[in-house]
Amino acid sequence: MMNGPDSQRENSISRRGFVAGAAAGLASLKIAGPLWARTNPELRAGKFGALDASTPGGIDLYIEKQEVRVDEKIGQAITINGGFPGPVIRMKEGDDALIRVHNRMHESTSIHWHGILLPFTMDGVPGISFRGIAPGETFTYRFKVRQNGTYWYHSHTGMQEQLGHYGQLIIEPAQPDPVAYDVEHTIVLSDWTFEDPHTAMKKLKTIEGYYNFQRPTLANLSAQVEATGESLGEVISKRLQWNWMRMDPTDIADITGATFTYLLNGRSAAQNPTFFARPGQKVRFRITNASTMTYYDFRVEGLPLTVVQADGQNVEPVEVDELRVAVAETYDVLVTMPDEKAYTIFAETMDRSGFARGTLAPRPGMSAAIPARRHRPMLTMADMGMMHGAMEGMDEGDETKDMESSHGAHAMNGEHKMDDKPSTSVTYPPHDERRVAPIKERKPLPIQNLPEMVQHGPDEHGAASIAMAMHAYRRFDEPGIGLGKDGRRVLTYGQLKALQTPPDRRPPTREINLHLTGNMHKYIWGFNGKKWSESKMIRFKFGERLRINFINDTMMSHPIHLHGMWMDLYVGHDYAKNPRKHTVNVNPAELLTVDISADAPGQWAFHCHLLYHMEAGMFRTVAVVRDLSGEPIDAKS
Ligand SMILES: [Cu+2]
Repeated sequence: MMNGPDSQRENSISRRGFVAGAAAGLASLKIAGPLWARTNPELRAGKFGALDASTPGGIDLYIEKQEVRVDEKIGQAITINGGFPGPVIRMKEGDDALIRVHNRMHESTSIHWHGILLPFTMDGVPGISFRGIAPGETFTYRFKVRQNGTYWYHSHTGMQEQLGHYGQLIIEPAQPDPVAYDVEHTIVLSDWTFEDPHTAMKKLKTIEGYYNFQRPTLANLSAQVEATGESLGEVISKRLQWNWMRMDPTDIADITGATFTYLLNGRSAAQNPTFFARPGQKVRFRITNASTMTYYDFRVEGLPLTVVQADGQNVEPVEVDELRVAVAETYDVLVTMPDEKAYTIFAETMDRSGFARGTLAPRPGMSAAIPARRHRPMLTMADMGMMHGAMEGMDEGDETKDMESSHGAHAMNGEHKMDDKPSTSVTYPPHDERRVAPIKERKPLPIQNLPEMVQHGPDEHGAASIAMAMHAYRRFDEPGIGLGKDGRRVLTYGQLKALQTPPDRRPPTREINLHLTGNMHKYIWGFNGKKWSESKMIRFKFGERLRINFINDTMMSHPIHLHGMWMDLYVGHDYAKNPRKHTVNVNPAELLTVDISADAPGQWAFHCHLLYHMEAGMFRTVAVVRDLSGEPIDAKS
């Protein structure tokens, strides 16, 4: 049933969507089940076995709703070719990809090729790139493969991603691979809930912090004293501060282990998928965080990791013990198997409410101890954009002093405070714009904000925002909330250096300030105080090089993803070495800058990759147009 010819006619939009030139030639796609499925005879006989071969003439993906077993319970999942995650799809740089997606559900669906440069009609975002794939229909994706590395794909329809609609995409380089390795293993980290995701969304909208069962209570006061080493007085005073601000320092994740089962290649920690390597072999792990809401801290307990690729792009190798993988990011790491022992692959969630796990071993049936769980982290006032002077590692008197103008400065001032703040107690540090000073390499840029780009003034936040950070900081050298204090070397964005300078490193000529804003009481998220339904398109001029300053006004981390184009992430070092990324994590109160070459005409999605944030409005359409003053282009024309 799964592999028979599909009798459905291709819908008309797919025919119109063909790109001249890309239609010629057959794709050289190989398709295979996840590696653990191929190496596990039990699974090989089951869902994935039939897909191991290369398929001439392109590949077929069948989207279905099925019952699946997750951690010994049965749930309703969206499967791709019978399983979830979907099959690992392989492509070769320079070839043409040809993928027929057959919708065998009673609802519309889509596949978005995350991080892939392609014509926008092939990008797979309903309402922006195409109409979606109706029940019973087939959509044919064709595009020239113009890059290489580790990527992934997922549904961009409704909340289907939460139900298992995702998989990995690996593109072999046209040139010799600069990364040498003996064994390759693919790792898809994700989160699963037996709840209907729409129910979960409703709960978040109704009861703030619904899934946050870790918030401080009177009973755990002494535990907090113990964990922090602070006096009881200090702990109480901090709690009162948070209370006055009606915020919660454990609000690290909206959805937690209270409902999520954390998965590695679709399997729970108890199921413990095993990856094989012999002593002396160099293993390449291709890691994708395909979660809807979960940041993972990844390590192979006891073994150093050499990071060689981020978001599909080769980087100068850097050795660490642990790395945080934000939602939708991919990283490739090398590990050398030292001996005949088993090692635990441990992916702890950022909020410490759970973990995904696997084993690296020379033989089947081996396992190692599960490492002790770490304390859940607590947000600090610095994460709220306050008390920045007290931040560790913040170097006063650095080069940011020579600020040129106040643009980009976070203008939250005395009039822009939180509700219910007692009039006497919380004192705000004086306004300090140095933290948002322009970067030193460039001359002042003309600021030509788009009409919808509001100044960040006291009255200009919409419903999708409540007052938050007073200051934004550059935080790319920080290990991240809850990391870096146990002696482990943790990857920072500041360590990511492009292996080869990407082709376009022109200085930007235009700059956009984009505040990441939210109202967690109402569970509305947006940019510049507006959710998607209230927003206009952001326009990039075709061919221009532009800069976006993300200013995170919220106390949550947001993984921001731009479709169709790279973002060159400013991380402070040599401009030519700044890494290209498709998804950038913006920490609480962080100012993070990316430069973009607007080289892809059409309409593109631009959004937070936390699924529930995106659904709640943290989404924009970017139109890459020839003339900034023109009419929006029509996605369906
Ligand atoms: Cu978000």
